[in-house]
Amino acid sequence: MKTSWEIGKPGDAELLQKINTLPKEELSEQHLRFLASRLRMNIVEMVYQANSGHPGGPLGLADIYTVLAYKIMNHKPSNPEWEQRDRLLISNGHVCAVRYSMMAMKGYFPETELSTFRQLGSRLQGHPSSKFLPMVENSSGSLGQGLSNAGGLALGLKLRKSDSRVFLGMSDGECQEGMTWEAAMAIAHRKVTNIHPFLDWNNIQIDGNVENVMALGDLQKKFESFGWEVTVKDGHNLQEIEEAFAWSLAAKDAPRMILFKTVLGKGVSFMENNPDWHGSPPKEKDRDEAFIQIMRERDSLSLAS
Ligand SMILES: Cc1ncc(C[n+]2csc(CCOP(=O)(O)OP(=O)(O)O)c2C)c(N)n1
Ligand SMILES: [Mg+2]
Repeated sequence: MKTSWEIGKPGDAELLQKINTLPKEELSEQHLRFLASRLRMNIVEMVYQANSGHPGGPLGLADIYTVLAYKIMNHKPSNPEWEQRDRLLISNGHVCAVRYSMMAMKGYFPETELSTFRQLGSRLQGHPSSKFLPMVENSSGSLGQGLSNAGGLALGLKLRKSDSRVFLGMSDGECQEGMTWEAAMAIAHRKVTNIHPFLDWNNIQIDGNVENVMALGDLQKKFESFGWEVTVKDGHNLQEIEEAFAWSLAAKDAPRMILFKTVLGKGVSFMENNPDWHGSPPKEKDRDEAFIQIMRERDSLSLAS
Protein backbone atom coordinates (compact mmCIF):
# COMPACT_ATOMS: atom_id res chain seq x y z
CA MET A 1 0.00 0.00 0.00
CA LYS A 2 1.33 3.44 -0.92
CA THR A 3 1.35 6.06 1.79
CA SER A 4 2.12 9.09 -0.35
CA TRP A 5 -0.71 10.72 -2.22
CA GLU A 6 0.66 12.77 -5.06
CA ILE A 7 -1.96 14.05 -7.41
CA GLY A 8 -2.34 17.34 -9.27
CA LYS A 9 0.29 20.04 -9.72
CA PRO A 10 2.82 20.98 -7.04
CA GLY A 11 1.05 23.40 -4.72
CA ASP A 12 -2.44 22.06 -5.41
CA ALA A 13 -2.77 20.61 -1.90
CA GLU A 14 -2.10 24.09 -0.49
CA LEU A 15 -4.57 25.61 -2.95
CA LEU A 16 -7.17 23.13 -1.70
CA GLN A 17 -6.49 24.16 1.90
CA LYS A 18 -6.93 27.79 0.93
CA ILE A 19 -10.21 27.08 -0.85
CA ASN A 20 -11.44 25.23 2.24
CA THR A 21 -11.17 28.46 4.23
CA LEU A 22 -13.38 30.42 1.81
CA PRO A 23 -17.08 30.95 2.52
CA LYS A 24 -19.49 29.32 0.05
CA GLU A 25 -20.39 32.64 -1.58
CA GLU A 26 -16.77 33.34 -2.52
CA LEU A 27 -16.24 30.11 -4.44
CA SER A 28 -16.03 30.76 -8.18
CA GLU A 29 -16.76 28.39 -11.05
CA GLN A 30 -12.97 28.03 -11.48
CA HIS A 31 -12.65 26.90 -7.87
CA LEU A 32 -15.42 24.34 -8.34
CA ARG A 33 -13.85 22.99 -11.53
CA PHE A 34 -10.54 22.65 -9.70
CA LEU A 35 -12.27 20.75 -6.91
CA ALA A 36 -14.12 18.46 -9.31
CA SER A 37 -10.92 17.63 -11.20
CA ARG A 38 -9.11 16.82 -7.96
CA LEU A 39 -12.06 14.70 -6.87
CA ARG A 40 -11.78 12.79 -10.16
CA MET A 41 -8.04 12.22 -9.75
CA ASN A 42 -8.58 10.92 -6.23
CA ILE A 43 -11.26 8.52 -7.46
CA VAL A 44 -9.06 7.11 -10.23
CA GLU A 45 -6.08 6.72 -7.88
CA MET A 46 -8.15 5.06 -5.14
CA VAL A 47 -9.61 2.42 -7.42
CA TYR A 48 -6.24 1.92 -9.13
CA GLN A 49 -4.36 1.42 -5.85
CA ALA A 50 -7.06 -0.89 -4.45
CA ASN A 51 -7.07 -2.76 -7.76
CA SER A 52 -10.82 -3.16 -7.25
CA GLY A 53 -13.87 -0.98 -7.01
CA HIS A 54 -16.10 1.26 -9.08
CA PRO A 55 -14.62 4.16 -11.05
CA GLY A 56 -17.49 4.93 -13.48
CA GLY A 57 -20.33 6.03 -11.18
CA PRO A 58 -18.10 8.18 -8.93
CA LEU A 59 -16.54 10.00 -11.92
CA GLY A 60 -20.04 10.69 -13.24
CA LEU A 61 -21.02 12.15 -9.85
CA ALA A 62 -17.94 14.30 -9.22
CA ASP A 63 -19.53 17.57 -10.37
CA ILE A 64 -22.68 17.01 -8.29
CA TYR A 65 -20.79 16.08 -5.09
CA THR A 66 -18.51 19.09 -5.53
CA VAL A 67 -21.43 21.51 -5.68
CA LEU A 68 -23.27 19.72 -2.89
CA ALA A 69 -20.33 19.68 -0.47
CA TYR A 70 -18.96 23.13 -1.25
CA LYS A 71 -22.01 25.25 -2.16
CA ILE A 72 -25.08 23.63 -0.62
CA MET A 73 -24.55 21.58 2.52
CA ASN A 74 -24.13 22.94 6.01
CA HIS A 75 -21.53 20.71 7.64
CA LYS A 76 -18.38 21.05 9.72
CA PRO A 77 -15.41 18.76 9.09
CA SER A 78 -13.97 19.97 12.42
CA ASN A 79 -17.12 18.77 14.20
CA PRO A 80 -18.60 15.93 12.12
CA GLU A 81 -21.25 15.10 14.72
CA TRP A 82 -22.54 18.70 14.85
CA GLU A 83 -26.23 18.27 15.69
CA GLN A 84 -27.46 20.87 13.17
CA ARG A 85 -25.48 19.40 10.26
CA ASP A 86 -27.19 18.48 7.03
CA ARG A 87 -27.22 14.73 6.54
CA LEU A 88 -25.89 13.08 3.39
CA LEU A 89 -26.91 9.49 2.75
CA ILE A 90 -25.97 7.42 -0.25
CA SER A 91 -28.20 4.64 -1.45
CA ASN A 92 -25.93 3.52 -4.31
CA GLY A 93 -23.16 2.56 -1.87
CA HIS A 94 -20.80 1.29 -4.58
CA VAL A 95 -20.09 4.91 -5.64
CA CYS A 96 -18.57 5.71 -2.22
CA ALA A 97 -15.17 6.65 -3.72
CA VAL A 98 -16.69 10.02 -4.63
CA ARG A 99 -17.95 10.52 -1.10
CA TYR A 100 -14.68 9.52 0.62
CA SER A 101 -12.72 11.73 -1.74
CA MET A 102 -15.04 14.66 -1.08
CA MET A 103 -14.70 14.11 2.69
CA ALA A 104 -10.91 13.97 2.53
CA MET A 105 -10.74 17.13 0.45
CA LYS A 106 -13.05 18.93 2.86
CA GLY A 107 -10.76 17.93 5.74
CA TYR A 108 -12.67 15.14 7.52
CA PHE A 109 -9.50 13.04 7.28
CA PRO A 110 -6.17 13.36 5.40
CA GLU A 111 -6.17 12.64 1.67
CA THR A 112 -3.36 10.11 2.30
CA GLU A 113 -5.95 7.88 4.02
CA LEU A 114 -7.59 7.43 0.61
CA SER A 115 -4.77 4.95 -0.09
CA THR A 116 -6.46 2.55 2.38
CA PHE A 117 -9.61 2.32 0.25
CA ARG A 118 -10.97 -1.25 0.23
CA GLN A 119 -8.15 -2.62 2.45
CA LEU A 120 -8.89 -4.94 5.36
CA GLY A 121 -9.34 -2.89 8.53
CA SER A 122 -9.70 0.40 6.66
CA ARG A 123 -12.40 2.91 7.56
CA LEU A 124 -12.95 3.32 3.83
CA GLN A 125 -14.74 0.13 2.94
CA GLY A 126 -15.82 -0.58 -0.64
CA HIS A 127 -19.39 -0.33 0.53
CA PRO A 128 -19.64 2.31 3.24
CA SER A 129 -20.39 1.56 6.87
CA SER A 130 -21.67 4.15 9.33
CA LYS A 131 -19.80 2.27 12.08
CA PHE A 132 -16.40 3.52 10.97
CA LEU A 133 -16.63 7.13 9.88
CA PRO A 134 -18.54 10.14 11.16
CA MET A 135 -20.71 11.83 8.53
CA VAL A 136 -21.38 8.46 6.87
CA GLU A 137 -24.98 8.46 8.03
CA ASN A 138 -26.05 5.11 6.56
CA SER A 139 -24.45 1.81 5.64
CA SER A 140 -25.17 0.92 2.04
CA GLY A 141 -24.36 -1.45 -0.78
CA SER A 142 -27.63 -3.28 -0.88
CA LEU A 143 -29.40 -1.18 -3.45
CA GLY A 144 -32.89 0.20 -3.04
CA GLN A 145 -32.84 0.96 0.69
CA GLY A 146 -31.68 4.57 0.74
CA LEU A 147 -34.96 6.32 0.07
CA SER A 148 -36.51 4.47 3.04
CA ASN A 149 -33.49 5.24 5.29
CA ALA A 150 -33.46 8.91 4.34
CA GLY A 151 -37.24 9.27 4.45
CA GLY A 152 -37.34 7.94 8.02
CA LEU A 153 -34.45 10.14 9.09
CA ALA A 154 -36.02 13.22 7.51
CA LEU A 155 -39.37 12.51 9.15
CA GLY A 156 -37.67 12.06 12.53
CA LEU A 157 -35.81 15.37 12.14
CA LYS A 158 -39.05 17.09 11.12
CA LEU A 159 -40.86 15.76 14.20
CA ARG A 160 -37.99 17.11 16.34
CA LYS A 161 -38.39 20.47 14.58
CA SER A 162 -34.80 20.34 13.38
CA ASP A 163 -33.66 22.61 10.53
CA SER A 164 -31.24 19.98 9.20
CA ARG A 165 -31.85 18.85 5.65
CA VAL A 166 -31.42 15.28 4.41
CA PHE A 167 -29.66 14.79 1.06
CA LEU A 168 -29.71 11.41 -0.60
CA GLY A 169 -27.75 10.05 -3.58
CA MET A 170 -29.70 7.46 -5.59
CA SER A 171 -29.16 5.69 -8.90
CA ASP A 172 -31.26 4.61 -11.86
CA GLY A 173 -30.35 0.92 -11.56
CA GLU A 174 -31.75 0.74 -8.05
CA CYS A 175 -35.14 2.03 -9.19
CA GLN A 176 -35.71 -1.55 -10.30
CA GLU A 177 -36.05 -2.34 -6.57
CA GLY A 178 -39.66 -2.30 -5.35
CA MET A 179 -38.66 -0.83 -2.00
CA THR A 180 -37.75 2.45 -3.70
CA TRP A 181 -41.37 2.89 -4.75
CA GLU A 182 -42.82 2.00 -1.35
CA ALA A 183 -40.64 4.74 0.11
CA ALA A 184 -41.60 7.18 -2.66
CA MET A 185 -45.27 6.60 -1.82
CA ALA A 186 -44.76 6.97 1.94
CA ILE A 187 -42.68 10.16 1.71
CA ALA A 188 -45.21 11.85 -0.58
CA HIS A 189 -48.12 10.72 1.59
CA ARG A 190 -46.51 12.21 4.69
CA LYS A 191 -45.39 15.35 2.83
CA VAL A 192 -41.79 14.96 3.98
CA THR A 193 -40.17 17.97 2.33
CA ASN A 194 -36.85 18.12 4.20
CA ILE A 195 -35.55 15.21 2.10
CA HIS A 196 -33.59 16.12 -1.04
CA PRO A 197 -32.85 13.10 -3.20
CA PHE A 198 -30.79 13.40 -6.37
CA LEU A 199 -30.70 10.53 -8.80
CA ASP A 200 -27.80 9.52 -11.05
CA TRP A 201 -29.62 8.94 -14.36
CA ASN A 202 -26.77 7.57 -16.47
CA ASN A 203 -28.73 4.72 -18.07
CA ILE A 204 -26.03 2.26 -16.95
CA GLN A 205 -26.00 -0.53 -14.39
CA ILE A 206 -23.77 -3.49 -13.65
CA ASP A 207 -24.82 -5.59 -16.67
CA GLY A 208 -25.25 -2.94 -19.33
CA ASN A 209 -27.74 -0.22 -20.23
CA VAL A 210 -30.66 0.13 -17.84
CA GLU A 211 -33.07 0.37 -20.77
CA ASN A 212 -31.96 -3.07 -21.99
CA VAL A 213 -31.62 -4.83 -18.61
CA MET A 214 -35.02 -3.72 -17.30
CA ALA A 215 -36.37 -0.46 -18.66
CA LEU A 216 -37.54 2.18 -16.21
CA GLY A 217 -39.87 3.94 -18.63
CA ASP A 218 -40.49 7.63 -18.03
CA LEU A 219 -38.82 8.11 -14.64
CA GLN A 220 -40.03 11.69 -14.38
CA LYS A 221 -43.69 10.76 -14.89
CA LYS A 222 -43.32 7.77 -12.56
CA PHE A 223 -42.14 9.89 -9.61
CA GLU A 224 -44.78 12.53 -10.45
CA SER A 225 -47.49 9.88 -10.34
CA PHE A 226 -46.24 8.95 -6.86
CA GLY A 227 -46.91 12.52 -5.73
CA TRP A 228 -43.46 14.09 -6.23
CA GLU A 229 -42.40 17.24 -8.01
CA VAL A 230 -39.59 16.41 -10.38
CA THR A 231 -36.91 18.28 -12.30
CA VAL A 232 -34.47 16.91 -14.88
CA LYS A 233 -31.08 18.64 -15.00
CA ASP A 234 -27.62 18.27 -16.55
CA GLY A 235 -25.45 16.67 -13.84
CA HIS A 236 -22.28 18.19 -15.32
CA ASN A 237 -23.40 21.81 -15.54
CA LEU A 238 -22.29 23.38 -12.25
CA GLN A 239 -24.80 26.22 -12.48
CA GLU A 240 -27.70 23.85 -13.21
CA ILE A 241 -26.64 21.58 -10.35
CA GLU A 242 -26.68 24.47 -7.89
CA GLU A 243 -30.06 25.67 -9.17
CA ALA A 244 -31.48 22.15 -8.91
CA PHE A 245 -30.55 21.86 -5.23
CA ALA A 246 -31.93 25.37 -4.55
CA TRP A 247 -35.20 24.28 -6.19
CA SER A 248 -35.32 21.12 -4.11
CA LEU A 249 -34.65 23.04 -0.90
CA ALA A 250 -37.65 25.27 -1.63
CA ALA A 251 -40.08 22.30 -1.50
CA LYS A 252 -43.34 23.18 0.29
CA ASP A 253 -46.35 21.04 -0.59
CA ALA A 254 -44.70 17.91 -1.97
CA PRO A 255 -41.26 16.28 -1.88
CA ARG A 256 -38.98 17.18 -4.78
CA MET A 257 -36.83 14.77 -6.78
CA ILE A 258 -33.84 15.84 -8.89
CA LEU A 259 -33.09 13.58 -11.83
CA PHE A 260 -29.56 14.37 -12.98
CA LYS A 261 -28.63 13.28 -16.48
CA THR A 262 -25.05 12.14 -16.12
CA VAL A 263 -22.32 10.36 -18.09
CA LEU A 264 -20.77 7.36 -16.36
CA GLY A 265 -16.98 7.83 -16.31
CA LYS A 266 -17.23 11.57 -17.08
CA GLY A 267 -13.84 13.20 -17.66
CA VAL A 268 -12.03 10.06 -18.83
CA SER A 269 -12.91 9.55 -22.51
CA PHE A 270 -12.42 5.80 -22.71
CA MET A 271 -14.60 5.22 -19.62
CA GLU A 272 -17.44 7.50 -20.65
CA ASN A 273 -20.77 5.74 -21.14
CA ASN A 274 -19.11 2.33 -21.09
CA PRO A 275 -20.75 -0.15 -18.65
CA ASP A 276 -17.43 -2.09 -18.46
CA TRP A 277 -16.20 0.72 -16.18
CA HIS A 278 -19.08 0.31 -13.72
CA GLY A 279 -16.91 -1.92 -11.54
CA SER A 280 -13.46 -2.53 -13.06
CA PRO A 281 -10.23 -1.01 -11.76
CA PRO A 282 -7.93 0.78 -14.21
CA LYS A 283 -4.62 -0.81 -15.13
CA GLU A 284 -1.51 1.38 -14.79
CA LYS A 285 -1.66 2.61 -18.39
CA ASP A 286 -5.37 3.44 -17.99
CA ARG A 287 -4.64 5.33 -14.78
CA ASP A 288 -1.86 7.29 -16.49
CA GLU A 289 -4.06 8.19 -19.46
CA ALA A 290 -6.93 9.16 -17.14
CA PHE A 291 -4.58 11.46 -15.20
CA ILE A 292 -3.39 13.12 -18.42
CA GLN A 293 -6.98 13.83 -19.42
CA ILE A 294 -8.06 15.12 -16.00
CA MET A 295 -4.89 17.24 -15.69
CA ARG A 296 -5.77 18.86 -19.03
CA GLU A 297 -8.95 20.12 -17.39
CA ARG A 298 -6.99 21.25 -14.32
CA ASP A 299 -4.40 23.04 -16.52
CA SER A 300 -7.11 24.93 -18.40
CA LEU A 301 -8.00 26.80 -15.21
CA SER A 302 -6.48 30.15 -14.37
CA LEU A 303 -5.88 29.44 -10.69
CA ALA A 304 -2.46 29.83 -9.18
CA SER A 305 -1.22 26.77 -7.34
C1 LIG B 1 -30.07 -5.37 -3.72
C2 LIG B 1 -28.89 -5.45 -4.65
N1 LIG B 1 -29.01 -6.18 -5.78
C3 LIG B 1 -27.95 -6.26 -6.63
C4 LIG B 1 -26.79 -5.62 -6.36
C5 LIG B 1 -25.59 -5.77 -7.29
N2 LIG B 1 -25.31 -4.52 -7.98
C6 LIG B 1 -24.28 -3.74 -7.61
S1 LIG B 1 -24.17 -2.32 -8.50
C7 LIG B 1 -25.49 -2.76 -9.46
C8 LIG B 1 -25.96 -1.84 -10.56
C9 LIG B 1 -26.79 -0.74 -10.05
O1 LIG B 1 -27.07 0.24 -11.02
P1 LIG B 1 -26.52 1.72 -10.85
O2 LIG B 1 -26.47 2.04 -9.43
O3 LIG B 1 -27.33 2.56 -11.76
O4 LIG B 1 -25.03 1.54 -11.37
P2 LIG B 1 -23.99 2.62 -11.99
O5 LIG B 1 -24.77 3.69 -12.67
O6 LIG B 1 -23.21 3.17 -10.83
O7 LIG B 1 -23.13 1.85 -12.94
C10 LIG B 1 -26.00 -3.98 -9.06
C11 LIG B 1 -27.16 -4.65 -9.67
C12 LIG B 1 -26.72 -4.86 -5.16
N3 LIG B 1 -25.61 -4.19 -4.83
N4 LIG B 1 -27.79 -4.78 -4.34
MG1 LIG C 1 -26.76 3.88 -13.26
